[in-house]
Amino acid sequence: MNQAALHKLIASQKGEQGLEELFQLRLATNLTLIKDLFFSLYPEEHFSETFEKLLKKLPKLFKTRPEILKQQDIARLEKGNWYQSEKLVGTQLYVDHFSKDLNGLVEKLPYFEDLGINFLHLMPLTTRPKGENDGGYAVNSYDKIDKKYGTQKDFEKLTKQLREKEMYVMLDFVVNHTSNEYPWAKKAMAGNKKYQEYYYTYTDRKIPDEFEKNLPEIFPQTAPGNYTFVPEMNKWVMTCFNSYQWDLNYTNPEVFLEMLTNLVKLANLGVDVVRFDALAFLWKKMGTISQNLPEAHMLTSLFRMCLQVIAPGTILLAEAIVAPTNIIKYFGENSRTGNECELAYNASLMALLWNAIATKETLLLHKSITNIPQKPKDGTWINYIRCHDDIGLGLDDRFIHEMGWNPQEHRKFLLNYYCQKLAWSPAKGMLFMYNPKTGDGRITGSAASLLGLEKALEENDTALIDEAVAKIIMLHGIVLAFGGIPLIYAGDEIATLNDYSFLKNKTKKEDSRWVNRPYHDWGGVSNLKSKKTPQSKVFFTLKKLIALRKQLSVFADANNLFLHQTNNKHILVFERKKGESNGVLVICNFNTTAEVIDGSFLAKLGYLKNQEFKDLITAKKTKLNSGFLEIEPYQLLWVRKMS
Ligand code: OTU
Repeated sequence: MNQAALHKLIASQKGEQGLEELFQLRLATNLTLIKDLFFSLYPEEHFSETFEKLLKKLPKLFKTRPEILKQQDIARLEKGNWYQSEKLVGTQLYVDHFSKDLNGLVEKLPYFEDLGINFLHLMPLTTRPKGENDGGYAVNSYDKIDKKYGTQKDFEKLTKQLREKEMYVMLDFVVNHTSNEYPWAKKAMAGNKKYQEYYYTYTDRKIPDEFEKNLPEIFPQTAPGNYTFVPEMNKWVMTCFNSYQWDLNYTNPEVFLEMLTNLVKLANLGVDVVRFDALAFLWKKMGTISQNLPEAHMLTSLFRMCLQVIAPGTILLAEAIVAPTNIIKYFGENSRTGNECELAYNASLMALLWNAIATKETLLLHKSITNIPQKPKDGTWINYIRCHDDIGLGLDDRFIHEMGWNPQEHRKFLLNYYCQKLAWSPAKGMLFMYNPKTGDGRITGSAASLLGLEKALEENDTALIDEAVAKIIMLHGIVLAFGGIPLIYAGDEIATLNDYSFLKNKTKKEDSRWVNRPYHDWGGVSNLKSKKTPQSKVFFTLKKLIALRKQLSVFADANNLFLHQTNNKHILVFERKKGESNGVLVICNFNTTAEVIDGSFLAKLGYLKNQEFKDLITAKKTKLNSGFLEIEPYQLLWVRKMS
């Protein structure tokens, strides 16, 4: 967008007409790119009519956007990259597990205001099949709120409240698949050819078998293979995830057009960030693993370029839990293919932190993060340690090799460490989707249980309890400072342990991700102030860290993260810096024993004055000890530059 023209227009903007003019300006700006992308995906000789249809659709969709959101769009364009602010701190929750329903959530907003959280990722809320539905990731609709959460009106009430409180909301757009009960799937099952072509359907196994030669399995234990036979239509359908999640066929441009409408409907509900679920899978090509294909990127960009014209205040989050070098590409690689997502999950940092905890060493983290190319300046990360999913070991084999470890053996060690195969390990996690064919597996469990709190409490071991609490705080202290939006998974702020109740539920027991999807412990919350417990220690420390983060403008993401290497392999040091005098040094110890680093290291970076440094968390100045800085096991320091 041409900034000068934009500001002129905004200045002269008079109600409807000004908004319309701005829409036209955005369309003119993005049109060439939209056209290029469209015809790269769908050859012009066959699809020029469909493109005309898209062009007619854009203004129609713009008309459906509520006035108040149109105004908000303009305000955001003026403001710049609001999502890079140090003032944002997020959480993620299942509404039913957290507050029963949407009205309950409205009542709980003060809990978040107190803690300092102002960005909510709500797990899927729209209608879904009654039995298994992958936690709502099998959608029967993209915009109809499931009645177990409340009504459309309730959701509007919530978003209105959030806007008034300057809080943000993120919802999922399950862009890769629908449920087998989605209207298109039902029509396909009834024999409707048009809708059979909305999915990848086949009369025999010829093409599926060819594809299967290269396709990995996402849920090998519960949903082996990538195709499901559907007797109703006597055909096979592609189902990369569960058998009831049908992959959408984006080689058919009609699917793109309809999904664009669905995306805009979601944005028009007042959603600030749209989480593009499983977007790495959007395009399939025989002979490949059908993830991260160039077409998946073009498609993402095409969605984004259209959304930017219609609803420029709504931004996208890439949920690409893939190799580190592949994740970064979802920000968009160059101006020819356009931008893709403003946000991406920092799954690499997440996996590397879990690796550092298990190995007690930070070298792999350092090596990997410093080798990932710089993200574009307009993009930012969602930094997190836990979410509703499993922990995938998305580590780069090259660097594991360089550490002198065997990648396969190392992954096995991590699974053993976290999944209760090593008696000495404090972690209590569960193995998820172990595939004996490949030896691959993933890890489930809550942060607190994976970090040793559950076991320590069982053994009633005070030292181990303290250690677990320190680990929980340290990891959160890292993601709060790393650059991007920190996301604290609901429950982790009160050190919630594993929830084993899913084992008694028929539709959940095969999927151990439910062990880390707890019901919120409101009883525990009501005791936070009166009792000294691991819960209260974690809660009040995180609250303090959140408040500190918001006061420090160096924590806004301006690609101002610098990792430093010390001569101690257990220590992680990174710096957030703005100019010469404004900086914070984050220092952590991943070892079970105290560690030291040379004071000259702090001096060189400008964090020492008269042999003293200042930690923001304790608000204390500390003297070096015979020229050394000593860091307790799992201690977290936020050291402030002293001028
Ligand atoms: C996403 O997950 C969601 O986060 C999961 O909850 C859903 O089950 C899945 O999509 C299907 O909608 O696609 O790019 O354990 O990490 O499935 C990664 C595997 C995904 C998840 C993976 C992930």
